[in-house]
Amino acid sequence: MTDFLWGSATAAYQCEGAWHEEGKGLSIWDDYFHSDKCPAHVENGDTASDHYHKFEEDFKMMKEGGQNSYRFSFSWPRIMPDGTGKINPQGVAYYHKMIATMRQYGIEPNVTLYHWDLPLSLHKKGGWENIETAFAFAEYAKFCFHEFGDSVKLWATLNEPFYSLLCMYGSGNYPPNVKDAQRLLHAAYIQMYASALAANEFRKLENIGQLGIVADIHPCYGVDDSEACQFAVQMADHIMNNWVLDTAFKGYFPQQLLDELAKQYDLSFMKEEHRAIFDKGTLDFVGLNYYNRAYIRPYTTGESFVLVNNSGSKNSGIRETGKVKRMMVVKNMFEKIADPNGTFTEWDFEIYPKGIYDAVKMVQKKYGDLPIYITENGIGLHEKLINHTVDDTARISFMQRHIDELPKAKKEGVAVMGYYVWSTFDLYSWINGYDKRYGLVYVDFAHENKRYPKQSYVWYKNFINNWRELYETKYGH
Ligand code: BGP
Repeated sequence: MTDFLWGSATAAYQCEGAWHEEGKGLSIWDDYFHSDKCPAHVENGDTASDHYHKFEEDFKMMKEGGQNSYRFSFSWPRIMPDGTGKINPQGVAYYHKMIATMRQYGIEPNVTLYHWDLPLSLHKKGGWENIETAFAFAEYAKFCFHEFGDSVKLWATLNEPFYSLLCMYGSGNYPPNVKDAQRLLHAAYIQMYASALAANEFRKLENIGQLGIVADIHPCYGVDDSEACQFAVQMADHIMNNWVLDTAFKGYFPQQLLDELAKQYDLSFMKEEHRAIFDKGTLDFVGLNYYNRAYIRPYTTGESFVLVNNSGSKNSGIRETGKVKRMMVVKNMFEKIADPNGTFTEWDFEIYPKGIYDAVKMVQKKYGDLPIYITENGIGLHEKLINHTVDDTARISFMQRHIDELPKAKKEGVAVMGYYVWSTFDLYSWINGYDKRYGLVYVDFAHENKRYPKQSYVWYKNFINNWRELYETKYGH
């Protein structure tokens, strides 16, 4: 493996398309978008970027763009149509071909086993609220480790357990569209148990590489230093970060959080007999998806809620310029607010580059010298293709300012091993549809998904070619 991985990332549902081809089963997203549960104006990922048929063209462009690693996910229902039991040989053959092609272009695969496309059959039996889903995940993971273990050396169990479950069971904007904190906690426990079970399987194998988890990381900053605010920050950190990371790297959930949660919720789903699996289920590396920070103040009043801007317009109700607005409330614990002086994207994500430095430092402080990959970092923009390219200077500035925070952390001893831009090319942005573009490469969704490199692709290529000298001059290494 090359010493530093510079790459970009995607996820199966968001880019593959071929939603019903070659034996693939249905996922919770396929079902949602093909049912009357989904509002009529919302687009779907049926074809997405058509990566399923165009992967070779995409890898060629990655190679020409200087990238040496690709983070992507396997579609669980493409490999196991019902989530357990029967294997789909065409799906397996597809991923073998894709990985072999990637390697031909000198690109190191970094595979995430679950990036939110839960098989529909499992969802019908309770999904992440049913412990059987954890066992099914371990079965699927074990199959993949055996089948692809020779060609894949970097594996992650889950993508963003916190954010995805928050959307599924908190804000209710992702299927199954539930707003219920009790159910959210239960699902969040089962997902972490699933990850630990998969890790237990992984440990039975030899020479199979490394297994990690990809977490959305939210460095938490208090509005002041008061005792009440320190408590709020601690609780926010536990919920947004430590629930996943302590469990994955220390072997169990943070006790202080469990004590607080027990005052409001029924935690009887946490079983003593699972402890040994968690204990033995710790992981080798962490993937951090960094988009923004969490600005925290003490809880004031009202029930728990979370707001997400899926509209694509500024001031869509989440934020009001110059005013403090609550974006997330966890009753009796904390409130996440929008900094009235912050800079925000069109979708109300705060732009805060220093947070990526604070995030990797925080991970090192809590978990020691763990290898860290920045597995996603990027900005969603409204964009137009002009003269076969896109002048995305806002993305270049975003990437440059975030990447620039990393060499300092590296010099201070943090084991940052790689960086992946979200995303390799334009793809489907969940319920934001196709208007929110993240790619280094423009995809013309209306015209056979033709690809056009953006200015950021060219910038990234030049940066990768020169980064050693650049940082040697700047940071002396
Ligand atoms: C992360 C997900 C990705 C991707 C990205 C951008 O949370 O892992 O799948 O979608 O965020 O988010 P969005 O598309 O909602 O803007």
